[in-house]
Amino acid sequence: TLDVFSKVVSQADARGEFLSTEQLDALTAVVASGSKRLDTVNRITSNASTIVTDAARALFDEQPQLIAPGGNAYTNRRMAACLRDMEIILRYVTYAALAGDASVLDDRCLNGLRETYIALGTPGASVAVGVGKMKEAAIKIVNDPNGITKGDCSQIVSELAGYFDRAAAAVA
Ligand code: PEB
Repeated sequence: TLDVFSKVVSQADARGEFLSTEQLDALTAVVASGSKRLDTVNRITSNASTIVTDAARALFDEQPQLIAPGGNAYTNRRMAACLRDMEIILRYVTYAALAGDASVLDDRCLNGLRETYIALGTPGASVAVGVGKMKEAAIKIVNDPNGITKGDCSQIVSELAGYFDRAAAAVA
């Protein structure tokens, strides 16, 4: 599990080379946008339960068979497991956003998740829809102009969107 700095170091070390100008420029950009990254993670973290529950409600509105008798989120036990799964995925997305690197998300959350859902009979495509809804909600919260110094957050938002897309693609 690596952050963007460790990753670049290990890549350079594998070749026995100094860090390249391109690598250093990319890391400089990460440092320069550090407050945006931390604000992004902070905003998602402080709104995590809203993001999860709103996304789940929207998913169940679209796919009511999930909560109908016999559905994959029917019974409180399955509903709780579903909300928990969405929360876990959101949590790892925030870790990746902080690290500037997807490896923590990949290694600790997504690796084997598709196979787990297949084994459980849980519809991965529905989980992917739920993740997409968390993505929209998270981006909206990150882009909210209220209560924050205004700036261009397109870079961090597109990076963030990429982590959600990665999670959705891993289970779809
Ligand atoms: C992954 N999810 C479930 C299980 C596991 C995970 C390992 C089986 C064990 C258990 O029930 O606790 N755990 C989860 C995860 C990590 C982890 C992401 C990463 C580190 O350790 N049901 C639906 C929706 C969807 C859903 C489509 C969006 O209808 C999820 C939520 N996951 C769901 C459900 C179960 C489950 C388990 C309902 C219970 C399955 C069952 O017992 O029928």
